[in-house]
Amino acid sequence: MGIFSVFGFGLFLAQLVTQQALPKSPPNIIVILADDIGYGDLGCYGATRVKTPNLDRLANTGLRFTDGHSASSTCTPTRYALLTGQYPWRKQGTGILPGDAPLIIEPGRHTMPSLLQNAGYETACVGKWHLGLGNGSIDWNKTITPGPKEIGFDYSFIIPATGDRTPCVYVENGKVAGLDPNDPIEVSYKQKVGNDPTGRENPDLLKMKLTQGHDMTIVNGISRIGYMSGGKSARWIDEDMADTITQKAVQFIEKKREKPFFLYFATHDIHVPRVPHKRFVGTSECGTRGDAIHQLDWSVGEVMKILEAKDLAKNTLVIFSSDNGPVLDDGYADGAVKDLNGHKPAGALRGGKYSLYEGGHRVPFIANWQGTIQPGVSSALICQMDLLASLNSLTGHKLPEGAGPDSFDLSTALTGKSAKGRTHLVSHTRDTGIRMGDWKYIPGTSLGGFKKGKASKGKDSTKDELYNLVDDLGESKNIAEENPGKTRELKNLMEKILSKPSSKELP
Ligand code: NG6
Ligand code: CA
Repeated sequence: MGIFSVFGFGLFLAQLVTQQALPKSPPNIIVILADDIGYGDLGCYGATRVKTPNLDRLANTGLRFTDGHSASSTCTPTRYALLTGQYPWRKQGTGILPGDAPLIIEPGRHTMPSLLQNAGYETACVGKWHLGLGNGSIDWNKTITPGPKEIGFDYSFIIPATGDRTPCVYVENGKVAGLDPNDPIEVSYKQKVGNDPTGRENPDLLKMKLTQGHDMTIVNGISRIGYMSGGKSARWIDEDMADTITQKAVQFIEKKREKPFFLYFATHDIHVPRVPHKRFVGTSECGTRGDAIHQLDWSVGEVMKILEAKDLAKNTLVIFSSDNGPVLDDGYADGAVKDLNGHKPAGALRGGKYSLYEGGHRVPFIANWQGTIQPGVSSALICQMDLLASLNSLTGHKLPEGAGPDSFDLSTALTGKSAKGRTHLVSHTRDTGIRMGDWKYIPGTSLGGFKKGKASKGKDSTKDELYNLVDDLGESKNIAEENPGKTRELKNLMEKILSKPSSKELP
């Protein structure tokens, strides 16, 4: 065989391999991102005090990752990274946003939805947004732009920020849904607007007491972060929120279309305020927080049901994960701490939401694609930030230059064809640590999490920390001093990644 025929045969083999990794026709894609669900919060990850039959079925008939991560330990930075494929700490202003913040993803840049649009998909975003809207001063009574549409979503029905932040209204395709023009909305994070009572002035009117912050405008008996007035007919009812957004997600899935679809379904559950619908109240063995998990499981079940009913399950890749780890008391007195009843929201992990320890960002991560992904468990290290490159690759398209600078194509790990994931991942809260192989490093200078009054106490020492996660998943024994070489290696790698515009060239 001459050199050219050897080369030609090699090329043929390579093509065969790539073709095998690709589906015959690009699948529909649904990314379900839950809020504040911890590593131990689902039955399929070991929980017994809550029942999550739908999520367990998604995991049992799909691939359950044991080392899946959000890019950060809070919401906005995680979502920024998910949609852009870029580490959030590379950009200023990607911390937890107020409800009147401007859009932090520049229109025109490559995003997960814009890449899928280019690949021929119809795209939608339903649920929690929390990435800012507009250019700085929003008139909530007019079309709000830029927003989801300008970064690649054909359809959107969003909670602008969080359930505990004003404005407490849904925005559908840039317009406040159900707004009466004679009752205009005003929103402020600086001073009180209008005459609505506030949690600070009228605590007697609250149906749920506060433990921290959240003492501004009262909407639906619950006071929020931020003030608002007007828009009475458009205000949401927290108890109906899961029903409302799940219905929008289902409607998008069942719409007749020629194209494949991409749905980013970001649930509000189980973020505060936790006020599940009455049909879930009292159903779990760990109080309101557990009931909210049951509601989340119901929402996921509705999505699975419509896929099955429309015979779409075999051609739809469903990914489920959470934007950060668990928190109990996050500002409202909903009994989450006292009702825990032995439930372990972060499983065996240390820390939770706001924390640099594993509990902050190692979260449930499930990929399900009936008939294509073999059921099983994967220990590949994977981050939600990798979905941009991985999903793009599943559509058979090449990633354009500069797209997703920190997003690795892990499509073979995601579909269970390979056990190999990332070799490194920078962990993030307000500052950073790093994971490399079995090792985890947190610099002595790091706070290790949010400190002031937050659920995560952060670090208790100012020394460098090193853990071997295979021996010590709970990060209980700092072995930095015994392993100065390894500590230095991780520190150097982290500094290198922090100093470069992309982490992709690094081994
Ligand atoms: C915090 C809020 C918390 C929650 C969080 C954002 C207080 C005291 N705490 O500042 O309740 O809203 O921000 O959560 O105000 S996240 O999941 O959207 O990141
Ligand atoms: Ca969150």
